[in-house]
Amino acid sequence: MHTWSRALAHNLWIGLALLLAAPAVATAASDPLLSEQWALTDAGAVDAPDAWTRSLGSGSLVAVLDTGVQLDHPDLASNIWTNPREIPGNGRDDDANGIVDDVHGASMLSLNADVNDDNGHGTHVAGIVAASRGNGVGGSGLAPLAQIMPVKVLDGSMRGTTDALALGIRYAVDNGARILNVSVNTDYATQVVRAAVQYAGARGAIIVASAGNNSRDIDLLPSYPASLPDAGILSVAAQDDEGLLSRLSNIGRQSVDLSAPGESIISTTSGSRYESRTGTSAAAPFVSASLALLSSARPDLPMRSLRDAITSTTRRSGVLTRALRSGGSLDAGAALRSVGASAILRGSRATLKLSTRSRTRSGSKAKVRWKARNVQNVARWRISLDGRVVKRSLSAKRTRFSKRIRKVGRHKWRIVGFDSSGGKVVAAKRSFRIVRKR
Ligand SMILES: [Ca+2]
Ligand SMILES: [Ca+2]
Ligand SMILES: [Ca+2]
Repeated sequence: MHTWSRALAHNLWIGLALLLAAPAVATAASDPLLSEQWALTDAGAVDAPDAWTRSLGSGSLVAVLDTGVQLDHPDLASNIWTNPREIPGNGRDDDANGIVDDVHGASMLSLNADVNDDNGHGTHVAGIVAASRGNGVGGSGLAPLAQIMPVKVLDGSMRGTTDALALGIRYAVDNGARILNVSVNTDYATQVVRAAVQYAGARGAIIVASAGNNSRDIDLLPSYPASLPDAGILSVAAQDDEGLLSRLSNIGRQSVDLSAPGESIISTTSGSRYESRTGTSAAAPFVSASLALLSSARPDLPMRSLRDAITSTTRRSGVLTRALRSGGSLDAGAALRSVGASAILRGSRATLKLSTRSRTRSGSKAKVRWKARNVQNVARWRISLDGRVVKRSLSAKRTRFSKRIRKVGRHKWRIVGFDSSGGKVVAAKRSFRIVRKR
């Protein structure tokens, strides 16, 4: 096990951090900082305006392996992952994944559920992926309905260990993440890290890795995990608002897949604030968010195909061709178009179809299934039985629920889909009968 103190001092992004004043005026249902988020608004950047007509990332999960995340940041709180198999606060490891009460992620440093971000780096990365859009607060993430799984692998001084990173990769994959943002660099590739990266790759996960901030060619002088040759690694250089590579960014025609915005990136930070940061740590999450948009639009496609959609649709330019494997910069709109993600239809076209058996024997499980169409903006579902809420669940376009019922007679399912601000998008009900056991 190597500690990273030396490597991190050089390799993590160099924070040209500028603290921004909180916005004084927030017009209703807009994001007051969006106009300053050049990566989202500039023509020729990642094409967020077109991407957002096709996907907002609902149903996608992105693990952020970093310094933790401020769980109650007003622009992030509604998009934090909840571990469905862990009962909060009972002092037990209900899902037997090794961490007690890990309801919203876990720390691989202390092996507990404390993901508090005492640095701000992880909260900044999380906001680039999935800060809420159109909520009247702060700015927006590129995948504003995606969920964030906080996995703490770095402390408040951005120090960690390769063992913690390896554990974090395994934790994220084992708990359902297939998109892992690793804005972390080290000069050491230990066997445990290599094995964890292979473990993730074998399960179809993509690790989006920052290329690092040493202004060097990492084909020659590697930076990990970005330089690992695994197909499951997607590594990202930083570019400025003119599409030119950042001076600090690492490059590599073999090791670095593409570039993404990484200069003066405004996002959420600890203390419910916002700040501007520069480096490849800010570039990688734009690519993670793009995978989330693609995965939401085309959940039927494997992550490898979505990864290929990103690298085959980059904006090519001369200087990038010589420095990067794909020869270009991230174009989320083009990637979505390339997988046939069509424009999201208006909410008025949303439909929800419930199906249930008309009769079920008393004491057996009554089942309901539902399938929603044209409802990309549903963030969560509520399932009620006879007017009582029995389950709240994360977004998925097609899902199911069952419950054992004894009481003979007529019963009724009701399913409601809500958007991230709690507005009702779609609802449907269906009744069925419980009949006596033979
Ligand atoms: Ca647990
Ligand atoms: Ca528990
Ligand atoms: Ca916002």
